Amino acid sequence: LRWLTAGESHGPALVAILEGLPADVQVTTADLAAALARRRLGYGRGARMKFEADDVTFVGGVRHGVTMGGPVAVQVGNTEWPKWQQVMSADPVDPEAVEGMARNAPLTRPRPGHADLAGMQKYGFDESRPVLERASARETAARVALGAVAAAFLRQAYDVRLVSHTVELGTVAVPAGAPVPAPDDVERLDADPLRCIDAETSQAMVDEVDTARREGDTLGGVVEVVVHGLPPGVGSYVHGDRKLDARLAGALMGIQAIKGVEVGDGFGLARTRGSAAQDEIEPADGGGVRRTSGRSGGIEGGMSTGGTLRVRAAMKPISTVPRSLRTIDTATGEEARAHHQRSDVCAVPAAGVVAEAMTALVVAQLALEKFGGDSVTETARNLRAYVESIPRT
Ligand code: EPS
Repeated sequence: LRWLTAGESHGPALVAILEGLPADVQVTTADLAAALARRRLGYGRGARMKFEADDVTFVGGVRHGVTMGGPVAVQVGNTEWPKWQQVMSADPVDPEAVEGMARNAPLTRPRPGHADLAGMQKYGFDESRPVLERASARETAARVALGAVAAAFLRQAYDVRLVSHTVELGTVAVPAGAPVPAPDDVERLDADPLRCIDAETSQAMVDEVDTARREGDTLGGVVEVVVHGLPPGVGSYVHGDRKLDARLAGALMGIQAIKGVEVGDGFGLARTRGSAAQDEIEPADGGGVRRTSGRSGGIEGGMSTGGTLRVRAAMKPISTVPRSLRTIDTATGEEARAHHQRSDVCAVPAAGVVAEAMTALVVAQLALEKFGGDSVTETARNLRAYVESIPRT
């Protein structure tokens, strides 16, 4: 399974392709629209989330609500496009048509923390518009659309379900020992302003966002993705680049503004003794085996253990800070203040939905490597045969 996205933040549309998905996955435009709507949720988003709609269409791979085995192609239209069609036109424009247009002014004061400056240096641009258009987290809409297809596949083929939630926002964290969300918690999490499982913590997070907004600042946080129902043996210990945790870390770090990833208790495990850092193994009621805890996050030796998978991603605060930061004007070399147009105070709840999508894609990719098959029925049968063949499961 492989995927690609293309498109700019203020271009006509984002497009995405998912190749290698079996036939007979049931998925509709409404499923994609629902996934995209979840990404727009969350307290602290900026103005653009309110007035822009995600206009999603399948352009290949799906017929009458089922995949056909060919590449699944999705287009997410930007309803903002009419305002940008000259500035972001693919074809050359008459310079007079964009003359004096504020939107077309060269962006020569790169914003610290964004891709702006290094992107200009790398690609040889004299302003940051071409960089920020592609680097923008708008692109995550395309990934969420593909993630919805991958999640439908995982559910239908293997009864694997994903949940994501916000565990930290700024200095506020869900208390230690709070329950790990179950698949049934998705609706409740989506209804919460911060997608937080604990009502009291959520209220403290709302206050944290309000304070940051008042003070002209932005916030980051930590999201967790939980995968239920994954059998043991997805991923492999035999080589670093085949490890499930390595692939997940790469995919999550590839999300805009993510600065850290941890699996299970991750960094916390480094502070404990070996005897308290493992998940002990015992016979399960009714046969098979179970782990007595979930510290490893359901991954040992780069493979799923059959337990609940947990992976976290840390998002830094949004780099476009309303009280703009120090930079230089690349046109003059002089000190300047960075560009600031508008920005979100916090996009952590949306990052949870994006992390869930990337996790769905990676898990689907490695599950297909393990179980194979060209239809949902075939890969489901392969999984069943494998599970039945494992001694003591
Ligand atoms: C983004 C900046 C904002 C966000 C955008 C991502 O856009 P603008 O600069 O046009 O206000 O709204 O996110 C989306 C449009 C989206 O759909 O998520 C950025 O710099 O990454």
